[in-house]
Amino acid sequence: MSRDKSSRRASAEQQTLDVSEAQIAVHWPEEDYFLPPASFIAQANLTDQDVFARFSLDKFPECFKEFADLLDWYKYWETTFDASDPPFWRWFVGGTINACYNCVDRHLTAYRNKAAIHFVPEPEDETVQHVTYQELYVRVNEFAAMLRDSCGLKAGDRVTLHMPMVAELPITMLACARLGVIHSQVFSGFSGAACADRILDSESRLLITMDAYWRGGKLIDHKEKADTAFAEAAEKGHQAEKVLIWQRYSGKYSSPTKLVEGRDVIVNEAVKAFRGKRVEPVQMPAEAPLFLMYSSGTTGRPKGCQHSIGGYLAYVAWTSKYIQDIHPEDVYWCMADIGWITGHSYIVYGPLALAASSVVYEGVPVYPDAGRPWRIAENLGVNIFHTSPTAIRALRRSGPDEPAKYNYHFKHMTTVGEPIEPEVWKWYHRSVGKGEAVIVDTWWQTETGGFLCSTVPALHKMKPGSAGPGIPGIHPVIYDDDGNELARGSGKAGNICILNPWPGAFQTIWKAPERYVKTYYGRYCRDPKSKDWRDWPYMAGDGAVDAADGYFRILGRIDDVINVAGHRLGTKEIESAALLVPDVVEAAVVPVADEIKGRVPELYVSLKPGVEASEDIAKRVADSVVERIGSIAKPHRVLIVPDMPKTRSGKIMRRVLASLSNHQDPGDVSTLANPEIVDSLRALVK
Ligand code: 6R9
Repeated sequence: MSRDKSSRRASAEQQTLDVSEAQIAVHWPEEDYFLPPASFIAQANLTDQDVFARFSLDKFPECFKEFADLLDWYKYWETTFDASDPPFWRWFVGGTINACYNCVDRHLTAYRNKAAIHFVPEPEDETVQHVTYQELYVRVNEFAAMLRDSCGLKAGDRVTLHMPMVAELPITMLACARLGVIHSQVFSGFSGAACADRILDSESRLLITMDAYWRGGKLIDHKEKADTAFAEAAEKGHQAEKVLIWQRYSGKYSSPTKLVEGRDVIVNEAVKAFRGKRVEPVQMPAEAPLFLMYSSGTTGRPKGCQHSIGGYLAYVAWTSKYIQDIHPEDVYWCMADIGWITGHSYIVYGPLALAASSVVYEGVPVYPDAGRPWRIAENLGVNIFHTSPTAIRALRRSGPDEPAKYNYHFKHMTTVGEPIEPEVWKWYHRSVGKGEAVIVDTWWQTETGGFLCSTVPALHKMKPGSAGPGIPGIHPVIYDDDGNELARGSGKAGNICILNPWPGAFQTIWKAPERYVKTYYGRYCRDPKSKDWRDWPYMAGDGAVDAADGYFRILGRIDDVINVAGHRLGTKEIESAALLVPDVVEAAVVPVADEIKGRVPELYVSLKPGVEASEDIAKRVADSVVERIGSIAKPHRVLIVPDMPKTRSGKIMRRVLASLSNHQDPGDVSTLANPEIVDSLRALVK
């Protein structure tokens, strides 16, 4: 079906978009937009046009009560928002709550026998585990009892988790939350050394890990990293008390790395002593920390972003319900790793707070083949799907026709993590979503807890390549480098900031409050003495354009904007143009120093399997960039490469490419998923 036809039909079928069109005050160039399917709108959680008025800036902060009212509180809060110590905002002050209770116990009456977690092992001959809410309740309680009674953990203690994607990971997080213990989950792909830094910084009492896990056909020894992590942290000044090890196969230790007597504890054995035990959830102040999530900044040291219990949980519950459109009967699959913020907010806490069934899968999207995600979707009846542009590009590259072979139906899909090229968005919409699903492009960060910009799925049109307006309650603004606010809808690039605080925002950087203030509020704070939140816009560190329709298009991190002869070019704009050339599957642009123009873009592209690199393709790529953006953006060179250097989470490491292009040392590349690529790229760049 052509896009034009489908848009026309959908607009005839429903009129509910009128008010939101007014809200974003535009004249829509019809061909740039897609409409949510009428079938989606008919069942959506949020179809009420008044939502924008309810969350206008003059309703701040009381509008956020609606978020917290999705939760069960032991004691209702007295003060919705406390700004007495800017920018250390406090939400729902005086309230007491437990995150585990809200994600587990309160669902038992209505949903006891419903799956909370579907765990899909990588080996396809292994049985999928369906963990019901009742089972989750039992397992979380038993493990919480062990943490409390055998390890002596109490509210406020920190614990580092270095766990792969298994059902035991949410079980561990929830057991910590039940006790008020602060968890800090480190992405399993990170090295033992990276884990050590996080144990040290958080002064964790325990390290909780797993013996092994499957990835790309290999059973990886994971316990080995725990030994490095423990030893390095101890060497640098913090010795954890114990290492708790879950078994990938209960009853069998699947690692060649020896256990350390007196330090290592096999959880599957030790927890047996707590069979049938129940632990009362600890009634925590809303403002107590729920977890730390370390994120990399511009400097080397990772930042421990500290998230609260009440504000965070309220924020992810509301956004899961209204932006992800999760109903309790939905089977929801977010393909991210729980080791990233997306997994915390939108695999564990948001969906479980709403009593959904959330899929946890082991492995990588394209192994053993690019049909795996669609088999999982078909087998489990997944109807909400959530992933990143990188995964979408990989699936499009290795199996563009795979989705059509499987009988699944998504009502809703999300893209998150990087800007998505319109070409890739359209494949996602047409091939993965089969034209039946609404798509939200959600822009946010580790620091922000949950979504900042996105369309409201039943109320806004979708625009490929743009995240959308601020979600209800979020008021973004664009500043230039001198701190001047750009006019709304100016179409000019600048630094995107959020005018108002919101409950999901992180509270501080663990043990580095000055760095928190400086990094996020230093640049645009109007008066450091002011107690008025209006003087403290939050700086996200991303470049963005506010288009005439009020949709924000994220250009990437501020340092990803290439300034060519005084013109700001978004790396993503150039890359999107390159991707229009049919044989190109991935593109990454980096700035190269140039005597005349300051910087010029150099473009790396990889091609579809089987396509030979040629001068002709390189020329077509350069022509496409010039055609889509103008000669100002013309790449200095187009380099056709066998693969891109990537992080373990799949993001292209443009920093490495930029160093190579500028004949600088790329530094430590050992944490890349494919460090071996760097040498062959260096040879190509010469
Ligand atoms: C959630 C997450 C945050 C950075 C952020 C921005 C980029 C995230 C995006 C997006 C364009 C989107 N980003 N979502 N860019 N469109 N929909 O990814 O958190 O890992 O902290 O990364 O990712 O640059 O500043 P995190």
